[in-house]
Amino acid sequence: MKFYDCATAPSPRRVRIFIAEKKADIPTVQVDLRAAEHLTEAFRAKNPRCTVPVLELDDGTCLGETIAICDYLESIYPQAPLLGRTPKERALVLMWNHWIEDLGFSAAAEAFRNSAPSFKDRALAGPENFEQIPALAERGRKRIGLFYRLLNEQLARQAYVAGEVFTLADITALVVADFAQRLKLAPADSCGAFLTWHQRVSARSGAVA
Ligand SMILES: N[C@@H](CCC(=O)N[C@@H](CS)C(=O)NCC(=O)O)C(=O)O
Repeated sequence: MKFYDCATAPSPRRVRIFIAEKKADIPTVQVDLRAAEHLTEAFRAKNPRCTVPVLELDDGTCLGETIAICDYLESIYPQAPLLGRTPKERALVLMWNHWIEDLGFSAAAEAFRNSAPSFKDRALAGPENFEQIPALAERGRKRIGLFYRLLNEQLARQAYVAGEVFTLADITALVVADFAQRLKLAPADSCGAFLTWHQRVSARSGAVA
């Protein structure tokens, strides 16, 4: 197996944390997005969407989507389950993970990619160029508040996003929160439950991945 990563990008960080939580040792290749290595023919052959993370299996099959990679890794490293231990838990982890991607990740990405000068004409990840739309950056900055509020309400009721144990939903929320804070989109002080959870999950050894 080979993991195609980019140390500065949020999506592959989700897989890095997942691997660290599993205590798995997977050879890793850094893909330099700034040097457009993901747009080369060689990388496109692995993932036609030209994004990281990618997990290349020993038979050459390439998985080019975080949830697919995590699902595969969960099957081969079942210890320390991160996708739930029962059908109900699994469904809740997947639901929260999707909500966090939808509300949080896409809002932060929208805010960042539609405003950062270095992403001029690269407003969407992938092989095609798209121009920045400043109004989308503004909308993303507003939308991130919905993510913080939803998570704060949930974390006021329970220790982790999808229940009483740490899961992929926490990994995705942690990565979104750290990405948003890099963009100066921190949660309001009123999001106390979220801030307490953030401190707790940031202290896990895998969080530094
Ligand atoms: N839904 C995809 C998103 C992957 C994604 O957007 N990755 C970004 C890095 S965070 C990327 O590869 N960007 C390449 C680009 O900017 O063209 C996943 O989670 O695998």
